[in-house]
Amino acid sequence: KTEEAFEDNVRVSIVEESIECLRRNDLGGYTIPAHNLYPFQWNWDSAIVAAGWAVFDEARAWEELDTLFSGQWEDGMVPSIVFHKPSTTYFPGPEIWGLPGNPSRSTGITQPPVAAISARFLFEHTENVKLAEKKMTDLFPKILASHRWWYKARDPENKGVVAILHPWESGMDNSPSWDAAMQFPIDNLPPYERKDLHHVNASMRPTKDTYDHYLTLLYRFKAENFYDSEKLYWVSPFRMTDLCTNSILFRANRDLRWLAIKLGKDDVVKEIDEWLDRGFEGFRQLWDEKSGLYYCQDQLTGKLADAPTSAAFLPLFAGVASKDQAAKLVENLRRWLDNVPFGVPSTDPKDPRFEPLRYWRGPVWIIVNWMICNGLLHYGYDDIAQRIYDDSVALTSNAGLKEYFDPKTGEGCGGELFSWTAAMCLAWLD
Ligand code: 2M8
Repeated sequence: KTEEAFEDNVRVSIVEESIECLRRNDLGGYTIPAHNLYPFQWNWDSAIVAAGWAVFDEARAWEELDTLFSGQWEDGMVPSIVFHKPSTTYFPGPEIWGLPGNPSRSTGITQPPVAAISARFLFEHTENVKLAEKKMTDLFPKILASHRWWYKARDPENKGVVAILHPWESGMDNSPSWDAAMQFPIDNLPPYERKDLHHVNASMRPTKDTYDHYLTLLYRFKAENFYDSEKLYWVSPFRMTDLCTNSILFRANRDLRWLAIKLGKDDVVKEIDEWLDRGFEGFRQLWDEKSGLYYCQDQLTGKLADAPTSAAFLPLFAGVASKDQAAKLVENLRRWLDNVPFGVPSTDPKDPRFEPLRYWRGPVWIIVNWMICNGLLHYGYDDIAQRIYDDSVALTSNAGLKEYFDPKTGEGCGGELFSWTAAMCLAWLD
């Protein structure tokens, strides 16, 4: 009994802290991921954070999505970052994406399309159906346009799966999945100063060489008529089929279909069904029967990236894996979890590329845990889903609302009072 009461208290305080965190990171209609480190509106962060707001302020949750889509490009792309207000604490900021003296309103690349998933979550959990219907009527065509953009700009060859052209687009910036593909020569770059290293220890962040490659891509894309979507696919020296983006897009298509039916927009269901059918075929290429895992694929060489990362489990979240594939994935996942006290590490802890503190190469990310858990429950693996849920509660209760966590010690790392971690505490872990 005492133990239960104690647990309840811990949860109450984390709920209060999470609400406080979102309020603190609210810059007026949008939520920044964390002060100083990430001072603008990030695409997939905001879509996830909207689910957190929904728990205590529904109108504010919808506003988060509205503000994100205020940055949508004419061609349908939702940029990875929208620069609503200036800030000098982040690099590369508006003047790098644009020009000195003529800053850009956003980046010229995108991020995983979580918006439809979030909109469905808001719609399903609404206590104000009128507001939800009104908001969705306005948002639906915008989200649809963004999915159409993905297929037009990032799958012009009809593979059924879309390409990312920059590691930043995957959200898993320095994942070992990109190591081989990031070997292209770097260009002569203007001198630059990394600001992330003022906020976070260098041992936890991508290396200088990785940043040189990130910036080479940025400047090359800018040189294509300021990020012309029709051109980038054909000229980028980095073009990958990313598991995270494609799993989220597949799931987002299913949720968009659900919303379309709810809103009586039957005319678009056929189009979404085609995306799902083609996506189902496209995913086949990413499966490796021998290891029982999915891998990202380099579209320029056709090779699968051999890195075993947590993104391998996201096809469960998409619902695109067969029962047999799910069983093999779960076998792998159990082994990973046997090797670390806190899951899910972003790389297989037995792989030589595993680095428990370095960003997307080892640490646990609560948003990824949520997606994996959601998928596991769908496939009926309740026990392992419970383990991941319990780990997520333990990590956030003990270490607080950090950006990510060390799977070996449970220590919180990266940014403090991090919005998507707070949102997950409200919308999932509570
Ligand atoms: C990280 O990415 C940004 C670039 O977009 C960075 O490191 O500068 C990633 O973890 C990404 O997934 C996340 O959306 C962003 C803000 O939290 O930070």
